[in-house]
Amino acid sequence: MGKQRLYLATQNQHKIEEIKDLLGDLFDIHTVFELGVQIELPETGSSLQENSHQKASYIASRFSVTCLSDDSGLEVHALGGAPGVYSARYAGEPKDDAANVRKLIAELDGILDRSARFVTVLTFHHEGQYFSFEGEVQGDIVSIPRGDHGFGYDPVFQPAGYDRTFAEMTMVEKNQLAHRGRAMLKFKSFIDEAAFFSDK
Ligand code: ITT
Repeated sequence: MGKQRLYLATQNQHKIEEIKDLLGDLFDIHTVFELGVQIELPETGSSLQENSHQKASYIASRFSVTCLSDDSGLEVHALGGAPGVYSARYAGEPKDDAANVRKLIAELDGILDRSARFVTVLTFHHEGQYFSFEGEVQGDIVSIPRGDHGFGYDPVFQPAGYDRTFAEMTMVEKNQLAHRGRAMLKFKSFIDEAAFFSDK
């Protein structure tokens, strides 16, 4: 039996690369660009869960494909959980990673509590059924960005127990301990334990 085809309901190239590294052995991975989706996937909900579901159901309802979405956010304790669900547009429109990082550093200027967590909510759709999986990693926001790998807030996020930011790690290293990788472990156990595709 060949690998199950899986469409990634994300338009973020960096996520696509990470997810291919995490799931490429198990699935035949495709992107929504191949389905001709050109407009931005909707994410108008008030939680990561809602947005994640919205992106998966947008693709599922139009194309009836097996798909997986990813909605992620950075929650900073001293900022009451911000930017959270607004992580992508923290510094306004259009989405701009560098501007978001600058705003975050400015907001935390002089604040001693630098603790934060990254969260990913995955939504998997297959034949009308939806399942969600969450992963998180705790860490601190550093005051000067470091490293050239990764994307988004990676240059300022240092996972607990490490002295390097995610942007100073290789993608494989980041995937082993980060929010997305942890959510993927849950997703993979679900697929294995439920023997999800074995009767297909
Ligand atoms: P899609 O909706 O197409 O998946 P997006 O980039 O809009 O792409 P999100 O809404 O999940 O995805 O993004 C939330 C923000 O958090 C965005 O600014 C990302 O750059 C950032 N982000 C998400 N995952 C990240 C990670 O692993 N490391 C650093 N920043 C991340």
